[in-house]
Amino acid sequence: MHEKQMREQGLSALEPTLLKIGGSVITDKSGELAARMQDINRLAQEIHDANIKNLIIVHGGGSFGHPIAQKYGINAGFKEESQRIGFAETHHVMTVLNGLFMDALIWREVPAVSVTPSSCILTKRGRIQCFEEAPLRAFLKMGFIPVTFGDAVLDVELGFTILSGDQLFSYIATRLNAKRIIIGVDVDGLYDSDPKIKKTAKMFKHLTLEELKKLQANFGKPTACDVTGGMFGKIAELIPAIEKGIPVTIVNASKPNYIYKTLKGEKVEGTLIEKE
Ligand code: IP8
Repeated sequence: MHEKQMREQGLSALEPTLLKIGGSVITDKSGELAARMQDINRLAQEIHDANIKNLIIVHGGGSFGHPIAQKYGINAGFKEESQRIGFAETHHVMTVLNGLFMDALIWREVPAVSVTPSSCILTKRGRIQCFEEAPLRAFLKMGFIPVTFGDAVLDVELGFTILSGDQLFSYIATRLNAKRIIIGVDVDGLYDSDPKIKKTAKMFKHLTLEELKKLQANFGKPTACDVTGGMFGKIAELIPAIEKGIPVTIVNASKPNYIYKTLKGEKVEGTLIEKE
């Protein structure tokens, strides 16, 4: 749909809050298909209690999408027949994980609706090339909470690939002119090195875009199985949104009430990244 049509239908000025829940928060990345049901239920309750209008949720793949995508080399594109079932399986397990989250939300009467990336997005060499975003905007306008996720998607050059929740997240934030971005991870914020490995890792409380760009080279590669680039990939994806002036808060979603408080605009320990 063109910008003009979207303006006419009141779909352009929604300015949502975007909430990303990392795969390591809702799954155990050391296992396979290991959902952290307690955390999923707790987060659904926090989202319910915060009662935020104009919210879009994106979640990662954790031990659902990543191990299977890696086993079949889905990220690198279509090379051989045997990958076809791997693509189907990767997409399927993501819908299973999404279903667990949707169940927890809807059971609490959060009007969440699943938006499946592989059905509305095509990538070109791994980057979003077309995204039929009018339904997403229309869901928001109707008062629903769209929930989407990193997924196996079709790619116009590679055949298929993996679209990270982070690229999707940043894309939606930029296109829909998000008011703010909240990233829920399983550590307290953004560190100068992996705090799970290095006890002396330093957490940043506040960063400007310029500082973030300088630090980028220092962010470590992922430790567990992650086909889309771990913390380094996440941060790189955020830059276009921050450039647009959208503030990003990174908080520990594994700690009770951190997401609730952040959604409510209360201050919790974490990292705030702003353009200036
Ligand atoms: O966990 C990737 O999403 P991410 C999802 O946000 C798959 O990087 C299918 C591996």
